Amino acid sequence: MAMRIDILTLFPEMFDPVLSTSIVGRAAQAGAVEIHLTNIRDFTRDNYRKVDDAPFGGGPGMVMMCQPVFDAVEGVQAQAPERGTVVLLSPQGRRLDQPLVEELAELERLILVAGRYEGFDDRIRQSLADMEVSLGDFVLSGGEIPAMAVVEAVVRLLPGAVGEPDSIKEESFSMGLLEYPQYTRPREFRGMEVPDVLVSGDHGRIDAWRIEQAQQRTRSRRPDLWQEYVKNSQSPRPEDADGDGPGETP
Ligand code: 4HQ
Repeated sequence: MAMRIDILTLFPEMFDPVLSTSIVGRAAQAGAVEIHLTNIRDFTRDNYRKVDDAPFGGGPGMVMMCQPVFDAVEGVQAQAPERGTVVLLSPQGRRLDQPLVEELAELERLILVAGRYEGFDDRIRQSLADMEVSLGDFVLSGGEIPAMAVVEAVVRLLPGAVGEPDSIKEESFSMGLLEYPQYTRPREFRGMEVPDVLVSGDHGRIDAWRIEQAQQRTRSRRPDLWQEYVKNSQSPRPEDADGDGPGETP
């Protein structure tokens, strides 16, 4: 069965390019995912179609009102038999990473709620959302771009979405390391050469070089990921005499 993703937003047209292009578009065509866009404004009940109001207690900016958001979520919940997990995009949420993407990709149904303005009335997060997800520690003007990031990251993991499942398994983020350096033709560009090992044809040496490079990069650029990787590589091999984890310290 195809995964169903509902996106609730005040700007559904922002999603058109993402949904019609590339892997997401192909996955939808192939029937691996079904994506539904809903405009929250369609659930307003006043003549002005108002979705925001001033904050109680005063202060700058506007707040997303409960009524249109609750009605929109309940409306789309009723469009399909199985209940969707309601995810609010918000800087206060769990930071999006590949383990979270993998969890979301297991769901049969996902409802992404992208807000605008200064944020949601807190009752939306308290009693409507199952989860809050953040793209990172920066401030955007809406949850649409984070919602697109979730869609792209989740959809490419769905069975039938990507032509080459090996490329997903191989990915270093799935192994907890940054990617090794990649090159394509030509062998020399503006005096910069492709490392000899990659054109040696010796696949044992190539694999060893790639692992070494990925480890070195991760250790120097992302000590946080490196700590995790070291912790997770359970049986330290004899070469790890210095106790700093897999491979030689560069
Ligand atoms: N937002 N990760 C929604 C974000 C954000 C983020 C700002 C989300 C404003 C209303 N969302 N509001 N970072 O910056 O998810």
